[in-house]
This record gives sequence, structure tokens and C-alpha cells, in this order.
Amino acid sequence: MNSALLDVVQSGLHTVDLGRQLRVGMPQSPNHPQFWHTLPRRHGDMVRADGGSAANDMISTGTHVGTHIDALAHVSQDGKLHGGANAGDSCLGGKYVEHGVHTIEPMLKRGLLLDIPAYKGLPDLEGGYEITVEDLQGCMASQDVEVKAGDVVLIRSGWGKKFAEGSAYVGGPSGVPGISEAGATFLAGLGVHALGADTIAFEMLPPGGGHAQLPAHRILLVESGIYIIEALDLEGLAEQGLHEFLFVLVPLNIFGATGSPVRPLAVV
Ligand code: UVW
Repeated sequence: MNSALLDVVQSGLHTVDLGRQLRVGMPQSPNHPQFWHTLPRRHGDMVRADGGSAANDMISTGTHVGTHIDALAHVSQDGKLHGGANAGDSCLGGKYVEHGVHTIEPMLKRGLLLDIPAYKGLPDLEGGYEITVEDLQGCMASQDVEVKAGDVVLIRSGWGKKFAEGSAYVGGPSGVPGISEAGATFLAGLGVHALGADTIAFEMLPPGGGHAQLPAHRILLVESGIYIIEALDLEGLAEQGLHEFLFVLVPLNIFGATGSPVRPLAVV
């Protein structure tokens, strides 16, 4: 092991878990198959001669459930995936060979938190609030951070506090705060590697509008090749005032999948 790296590890690293716990009944987008977890074999069902037994469980889940990453294959526009590939032709035997989640390299990147409510002096943002380019620029200036090409930028709205409230987190009548077309275009122009947020669909959902239109998904996944990470827990970073960190994320290597549950870490 590289001795400088060993020194860093031995000196002790502080990590913040940015992933949500996966639990049956947790809030999730109505667009995706529900998370389910069962225990087909309990202790005692098969007991070995020495008295030992093993419990084994099983999960069934959409890949865009809990904290997760969207692969570029997740969204098409007018039948085309990122780079112009025909979405129909790219799906071979039910697997997106070209832009599936297996094509996402493990991420060890500079991570930045843009804490929008802290910048605006609010406890959190209202449902349906569109985070503007001015908000993003003002927040960067107030935090004294400059977004650079290759960064992973996490946008906090404060909406993540509603995760424990179940359906309130999903939005519905209230909508959900987030960036929209202008914010996505601005951030894509900075050359970021991935963007994330503490909400269910990353981008602003208008009140009552559900997931009818997702312009930021189109701009990021289809037009720009930028990954999206959703349903992050950003409260720990905000509470500790951590705005810059090593961002670590490893998607499950599921061949041809459109996304993957993840448990990202911020390391400082
Ligand atoms: C939404 O529900 C829109 O999330 P995802 O981007 O994972 O489909």
C-alpha cells in the first residue's frame, strides 16, 4: 500500500454516511417497483448436527429505490440515449449494454455540498421551490467553493428531513424542491461528474405535478452524460458544516441495469 495513503488511513478518517436505510415501507417513487425484504429461512428451520443454523433472507426491489444512482440508460429522449444510441436497439435481452449501471466506474471524487437553505437563511425549502442559478451561484460564493470539472455536487434542500414522514417525502400535492432546467444546464456547463440531492427525484417536482416532466433528467442523463444520485441523506453533512470532502460511491455491478441502490460516503 502507498505509504502516504497508509498514513492517512492510520491517522483516522471521519466518514459521514449519505445513504438511507433500506426498509420495507420506506418512501419511494411510485415509478418504481417496491422494496421488499423477506426471511425465507430462519434460525431453527434447518439445524445442523452440531446445533448451528443459518438464517437467510431475500430482497426484491426496483433499482431506483432508497438512495440510488441513475445510470445513463435510465432516460431516453425521442428514442435516443446519451450519445445518440437508439434506446430500443441498446436494450439487448432486457439489458442496457451500452449505458447500464455496470458502466459506471466506482467514484472517488471531490465532493461538494451546496447547502441552499443555509445560504438562504431558511430551515428548509418549500415543496415545489425551484433552486435557481442565482441560488447555486450565491451558495457557492457564500461557502467560498468553486465547482470544478469532475466534481460530484450534492444539493441540499432540507427536504430529506421528511424521509421519516413517508408519503410527505414523495411530494404529491406539495411538490418537492430542487433544481430544474436552468440549474441543470448551469451545473452541466461546469463539467461535473455527478449530481445528487436529498429528494426522491433530484429535481424540482411542481405541486400536484408528480413526475410528469423531468427536464433535469433529460439535460443531465441524456444530453450531458452526468449521473444523478437521489434520496441522499445530507443532514449529517449540513449539521457538521462539511462542504468539501472525498466522495465515495460504488454502484452494484448489475449488468445492463438502469440504476443501483448505493450507500455513498463523504470522507474528510
Ligand atoms: C424518479 O422517481 C424520477 O427517480 P428516478 O430518476 O430514479 O426514476
